[in-house]
Amino acid sequence: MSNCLICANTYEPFMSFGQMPIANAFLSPEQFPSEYFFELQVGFCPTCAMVQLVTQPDREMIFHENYAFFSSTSARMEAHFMEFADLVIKGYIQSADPFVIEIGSNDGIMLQHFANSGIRHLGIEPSANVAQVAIDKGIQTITRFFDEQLAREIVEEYGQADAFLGANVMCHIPYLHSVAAGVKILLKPDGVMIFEDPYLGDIIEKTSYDQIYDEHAFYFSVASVSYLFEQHDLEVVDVQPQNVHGGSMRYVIAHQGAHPVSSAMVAQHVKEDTLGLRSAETFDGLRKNIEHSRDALINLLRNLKQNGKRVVGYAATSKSTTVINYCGITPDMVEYISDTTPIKQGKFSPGMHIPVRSYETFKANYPDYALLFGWNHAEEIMAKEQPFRSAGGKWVVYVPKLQILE
Ligand code: DWN
Ligand code: SAH
Repeated sequence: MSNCLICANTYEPFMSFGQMPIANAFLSPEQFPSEYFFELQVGFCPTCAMVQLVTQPDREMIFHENYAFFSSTSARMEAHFMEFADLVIKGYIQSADPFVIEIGSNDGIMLQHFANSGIRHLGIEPSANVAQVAIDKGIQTITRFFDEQLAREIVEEYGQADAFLGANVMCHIPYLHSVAAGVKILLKPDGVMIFEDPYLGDIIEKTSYDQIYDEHAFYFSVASVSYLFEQHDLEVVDVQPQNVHGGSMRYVIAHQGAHPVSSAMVAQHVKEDTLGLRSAETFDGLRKNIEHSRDALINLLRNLKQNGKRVVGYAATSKSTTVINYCGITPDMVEYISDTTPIKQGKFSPGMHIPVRSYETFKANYPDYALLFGWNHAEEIMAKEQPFRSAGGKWVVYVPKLQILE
């Protein structure tokens, strides 16, 4: 039994992935002996519907000055965040001198559009190396973790915000009550918080279990997010599904009663009941689908190895750490992982220690198969890797189900 981080009631974990390393802790051989592992377990709270990790390593072990994920590594995501910023500028900030805050602003992929438009802005990004990239672009950034205390300091120094934004960050924060309390203090009376995260409905539908790793403390639904904010006299007034990161949901939050609630919001609540996002059987089903997905992938990789095929991983994503360690994918099955991020290259993947090499290595000598760890960017990647396919290369994709694309 564990206690829910949102409603404090007890719940039973529905799945353990076993011992896992930190997803983004790419390492060098001298660090192998001291590598950190924890049990990756996930549970569903029947009271408030929140899906969550049973334990999460300390935040300082995950987000620090050597954080390995830089947001601007996908052209599709750059376009997505330009559209997100545009929507906020045109639709949500009408005051004379608006003030916009973003948490988890990373390398400034979204905030740069506010900075370039001369809009008062503030990024809050605890990982110093990625924050520095944003600062170098002229984006005002504080290298701190956001919480209620920081919210008070910001109000004192800068005043309240018209918009408080976050993408793929809220689900990373276990102390969400402190965040929501901070939002309550920070938002102007008619201000909005707009954030997006991978959507639980998509994770279940696609068996995209690799979204489950140390950084993701929560797997949100409209039901669980609504429950959280109601405790702070805030409400979800709109939801907008997003076709990024395998299926995300954008939530618009406002002070209770300040904005009308959209029909999309009401409809999504009904849809979630139909999808069974509040029912324990759904999570039993998810666990079985995850086990099936693991067996299918590892059998295929063993088979390819027996047949002497060269298999290379494509994109050393955070998600790949769960897949590699849970399925037991070893360096004799996957020769190396190709990745465009300099800080990952020359290092080894967490846990199984598969080498990470540059993208140039991949292009210089195509393997027989590329295992698509960045399946969420399939459209972008497949488009640019047409020459790999023309040369006879095949893709192995495991979400939503195992497929070989010739
Ligand atoms: O929630 C999170 C999301 C937003 O980003 C974070 N917790 C961490 C991170 O997750 P991820 O690592 O699974 O993100 P991506 O965007 O699926 O993968 C990024 C990695 O893929 C980078 O290392 C770059 C690499 N990549 C590549 O090598 N070639 C990406 C693309 C598009 C490519 O063409
Ligand atoms: N928004 C970006 C980055 C997502 S990765 C994108 O969508 O691509 C998650 C980011 O949240 C990391 O850069 C991490 O350092 C940051 N983060 C983690 N906890 C945080 C907190 N409490 N407050 C603000 N940022 C946080």
